[in-house]
Amino acid sequence: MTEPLKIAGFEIFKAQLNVKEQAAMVADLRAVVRTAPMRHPVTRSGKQMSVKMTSAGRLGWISDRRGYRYEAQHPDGMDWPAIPESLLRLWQNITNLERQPDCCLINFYGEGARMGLHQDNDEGDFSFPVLSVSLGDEGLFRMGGTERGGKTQSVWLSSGDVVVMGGAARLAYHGVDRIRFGSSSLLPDGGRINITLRVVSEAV
Ligand SMILES: O=C(O)CCC(=O)C(=O)O
Ligand SMILES: [Mn+2]
Repeated sequence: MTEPLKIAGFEIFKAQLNVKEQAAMVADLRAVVRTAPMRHPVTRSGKQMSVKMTSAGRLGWISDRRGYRYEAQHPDGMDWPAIPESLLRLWQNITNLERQPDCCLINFYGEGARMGLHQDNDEGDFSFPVLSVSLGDEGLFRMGGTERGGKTQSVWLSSGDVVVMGGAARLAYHGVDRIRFGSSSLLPDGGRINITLRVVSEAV
């Protein structure tokens, strides 16, 4: 179950952030959440997602009865806060891209939360990678190919791990089957944070 994944364009940087960097990032995220509170989104069918979410950046990803999309405002009406510098630095260091991400989606997995297999395909430009950071409890990340129902492989992601999905993996199906609640002491009340940095539109 934990053999290394061999999917072109999919890269895992284990322990990319040390504990101090992880704690500083959590503090940055807490500031984002104070301005743009986390919500449990519902899907088009009205089902509540188990993950709580908010965003930073020019655009935020939302889901409601009208479907999935990026929006320039939080559902409560305010602009999304700026993407924290710590995340922009990480994006720069790992991707080496001049283009900055438009969206920093922040997911919180409490006990029992998961995320079904999906593609990140609401963006207008798939030529840029999605960069994903894991903080807090371990999560079992499942990765497949670009066809629904194909073969998948799973890997446990730990606090401080960074994943890049680019190239052939940019539109690969992926999800989180479960977390090991309480496996990390980074968050005093437990849980897992996942942050994804995304370029959403072709035009800057
Ligand atoms: O939590 C994760 O590791 C993945 C999150 C994800 O796939 C997403 O937010 O689209
Ligand atoms: Mn995703």
